[in-house]
Amino acid sequence: MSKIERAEVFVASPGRTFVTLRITTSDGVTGIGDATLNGRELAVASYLQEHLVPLLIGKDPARIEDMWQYLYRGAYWRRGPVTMTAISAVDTALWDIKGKVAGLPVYQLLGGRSRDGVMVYSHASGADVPALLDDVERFLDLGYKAVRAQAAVPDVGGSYGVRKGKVYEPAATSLPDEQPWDTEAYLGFAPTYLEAVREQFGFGFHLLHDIHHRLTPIEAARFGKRVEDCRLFWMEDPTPAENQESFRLIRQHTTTPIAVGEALTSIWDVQHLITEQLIDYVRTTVVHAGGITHLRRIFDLAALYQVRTGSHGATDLSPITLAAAVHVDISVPNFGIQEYMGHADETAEVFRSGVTFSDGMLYPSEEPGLGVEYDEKEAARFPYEARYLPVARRLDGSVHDW
Ligand code: GCO
Ligand code: MG
Repeated sequence: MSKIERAEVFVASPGRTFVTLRITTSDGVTGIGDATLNGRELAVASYLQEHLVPLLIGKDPARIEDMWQYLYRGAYWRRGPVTMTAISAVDTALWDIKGKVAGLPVYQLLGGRSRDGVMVYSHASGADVPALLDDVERFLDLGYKAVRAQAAVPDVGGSYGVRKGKVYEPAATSLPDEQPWDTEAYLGFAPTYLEAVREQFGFGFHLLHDIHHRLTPIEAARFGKRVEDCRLFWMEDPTPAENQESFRLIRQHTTTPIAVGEALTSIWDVQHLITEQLIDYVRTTVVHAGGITHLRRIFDLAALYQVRTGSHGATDLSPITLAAAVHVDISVPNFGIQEYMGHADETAEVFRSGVTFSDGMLYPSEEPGLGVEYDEKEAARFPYEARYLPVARRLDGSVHDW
């Protein structure tokens, strides 16, 4: 029997910080998994290094499900983003190994293709409406079939989702940047730019918008109702999801579809959202929701309730997660859309991925496993740098959801 011989944890900042787990078997097969939790990277690295690596050594790498149960049930202190991200990394690395041992790309192990390619959306943004419109045009010219639109709220300055450099990177400071937030200003302004996008470019592509947890349920209901004529593909994270029941109120008022789940880490965190049909798209990911094994379980539950998938794919999810996501997306019957923001050039020097983009779609690598190589030597050129996500404050100084 092949055994897990070595498990190594790498922390590097090529363009931004990524935590990567590499597992090596006694047969010399390696598998990699993403363990990046934006702004809390070292907590996961330590969880892996101190608490999981010692448990992995000597175990059978082929027993993926058993390993998942062992790390989840066997921890006693269950769930939470740190634990689930660490479990995800192990699970993803074991799927990579299984694919290599079988000589098959991971999507073949998941049942093969359900579709030819994976439709993605990217992020258009602007400091003002004309800049946003230019950016939307740029993505449509690149062949995207779906575009997310975000613009800075005039005179407030703290809007979520506005890109400054080439790649959108909110975790940019060594301590959290404090950004202002004004709900009324946002509610008055955001619908007008979504309308401007539809007026200028029509309805021949999917338009998305991320509210990023900023509204109360009744405010979100008002927003969704107001933008119905824009026929959004979705409004994302309209309100924080700790209270799953609160989405019922939004639902009762608007037909604008709802997407939730990038910050949720288990099937239990989305159980009522799905079974009560309170959302249309579930955004859980390979890296934060327990790896390929657990994500498939979430997506299968979602399929029973006509909820489709729309996995998170921001820059802080490494190319390993993107590759794993594409293997899952191409195989599940209820795929909806995949977020695809791309990565900095330095990131691509460290992670060599076989995922390809063409005409608004992503395609998986046909290499055995996930089809991503982690270059440890290149990574050593980019030592870890601490970076935090911003914190939002209302105009009266009180803390708001960022
Ligand atoms: C998105 C997300 C991200 C998150 C980021 C946090 O929809 O892409 O909201 O941009 O803010 O991943 O780490
Ligand atoms: Mg989001």
